[in-house]
Amino acid sequence: MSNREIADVFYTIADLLEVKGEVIYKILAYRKAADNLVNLSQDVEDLWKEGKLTTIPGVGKAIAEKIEEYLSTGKLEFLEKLKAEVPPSLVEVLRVPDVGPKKAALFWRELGITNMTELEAAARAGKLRTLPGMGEKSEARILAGVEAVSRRSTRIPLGMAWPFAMRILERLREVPGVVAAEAGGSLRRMRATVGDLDLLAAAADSGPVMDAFTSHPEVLKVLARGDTKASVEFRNGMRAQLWVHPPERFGTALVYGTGSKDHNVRLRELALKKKLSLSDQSFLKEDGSEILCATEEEVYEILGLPWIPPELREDRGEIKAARAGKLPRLIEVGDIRAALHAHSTWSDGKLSIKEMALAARERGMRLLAITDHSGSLGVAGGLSIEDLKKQRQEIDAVQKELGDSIILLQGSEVEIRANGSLDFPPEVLAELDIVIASLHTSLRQPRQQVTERLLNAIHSPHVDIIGHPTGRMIPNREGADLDMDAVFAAAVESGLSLEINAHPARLDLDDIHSRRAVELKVPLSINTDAHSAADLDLLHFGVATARRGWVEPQDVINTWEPYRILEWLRSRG
Ligand code: DGT
Ligand code: CA
Ligand code: ZN
Repeated sequence: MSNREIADVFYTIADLLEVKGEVIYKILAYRKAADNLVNLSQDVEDLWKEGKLTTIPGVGKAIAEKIEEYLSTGKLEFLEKLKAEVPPSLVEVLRVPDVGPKKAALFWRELGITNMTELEAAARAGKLRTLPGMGEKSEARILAGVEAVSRRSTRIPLGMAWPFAMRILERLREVPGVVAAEAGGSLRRMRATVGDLDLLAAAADSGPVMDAFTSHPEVLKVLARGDTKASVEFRNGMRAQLWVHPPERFGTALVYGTGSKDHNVRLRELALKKKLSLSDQSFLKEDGSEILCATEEEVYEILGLPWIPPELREDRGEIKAARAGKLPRLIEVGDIRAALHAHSTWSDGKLSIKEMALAARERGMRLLAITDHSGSLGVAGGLSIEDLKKQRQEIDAVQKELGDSIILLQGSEVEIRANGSLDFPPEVLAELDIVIASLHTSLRQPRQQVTERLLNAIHSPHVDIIGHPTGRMIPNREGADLDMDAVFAAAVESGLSLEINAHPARLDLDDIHSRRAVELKVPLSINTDAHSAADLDLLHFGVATARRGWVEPQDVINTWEPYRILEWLRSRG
């Protein structure tokens, strides 16, 4: 059984509980466990066989037992009972941006709506506006939401696609005669989700690498196979295609296969101005002769451009910038020297403070902020004010032990409550070295309310970073319906930092918002939100998102020397 299938069971449980009106922390616990299952690199089934289910972040005894029951019997009693109480099809309705659990329950009880089709029909018939708390405007928004949701296709989260594709590529590289094997498409451009996996190999003889690809043990079926191109479907449901080109043509092939389509169109226009026709094979001259390019650099050079990093190839002004010599000097993983958002066993993390510090230090971090959850987020074992004092002692002790090899800060990921207030009073926040404020609950509040909530937190003098600002979850949850212009304006005014959460289930801020933040000079912060040592290795997803947003090292506070971060924090009070 795939991790995705198992995760879906828990997403369904969370959704049904939500419609039922269950307390929020339970819902979040299931959803979080599901997110972690989706993003896990090992097979859940293997971990189960090894008796290691509880090593999965977010999976405690109760959830481990449910996974075990599901894997061994193919069913889950708890879920069956829930389905008897709440129509499972009602869960569909929750995917509509403006429909939260309360509204879904209202529509169900008052109008008997149990799925999207019925919701759409009711909205079109003007029945929703007659319900309490509803009006013509909210009805129209819901109708627009229904349309948006039905248009969306199923895309694969980068966090699942990337490690899987890397494993496939490693195998292809081992095939004799293969000179190079690289990702292409949206995968190489590091979009948050990808439609499929595009892979490219360079080999004089395509046969062996094609064989290795189509006979890979994880291939479920071969969809097509030719001399230079094959596509397959893997057991995990992902589809991939492999293009094989001779090494001397690999440059044009890789540019073509990386896209985006719009970027390629621009490149071909530039080529035509030079009386060249650019294809995946070569540049074709008017006299019928070819210019071959083994590398991408040669392709761009012929077009009079410097090499453009794949993350920028979205036709968002990168070619103009390249021509003017004004490409950004994009941030890299190695630029990041501080982890400013991390959890320990004090809340829902897997590692002690010392273990976390060692893991961060091993990865080249010179500063680590322990930012466990605050009290009200029940799921995450949030800290009380009393706990904070004890935790400070432990942090001090670990700091002493490790010397100045890594600077430790005590922080908190403070919950922004549904009413906009923060979970700790100002005098407690003032004592902390760093404060992250995050939304985790009531994300479906109306635009104005949820925006006000965030603005409140931004204007608090003690908050330094807004964690995962929109609260989106890939691929299941839209972010809150925030007025981002207002959020950016408030951030500029307060001088705080907005996070690019590097966890592949979040990537929040996204690329577009990150770029806007840079334009407005809002300091960014790239954090893994680590709950384990392995989570620290997710940093590259956040960095890739930043790169897609044209972010340079100086735009990100995590690149600063520790003393500068400390100064910045002190200056914020
Ligand atoms: P995806 O899979 O929906 O996340 O998006 P992409 O960008 O990976 O697009 P896909 O898989 O349809 O095609 C892979 C690459 O192939 C794409 O990035 C550029 C290239 N390509 C596909 N169709 C065209 C086309 O019509 N013209 C050009 N120039 N390139 C194309
Ligand atoms: Ca693709
Ligand atoms: Zn966190």
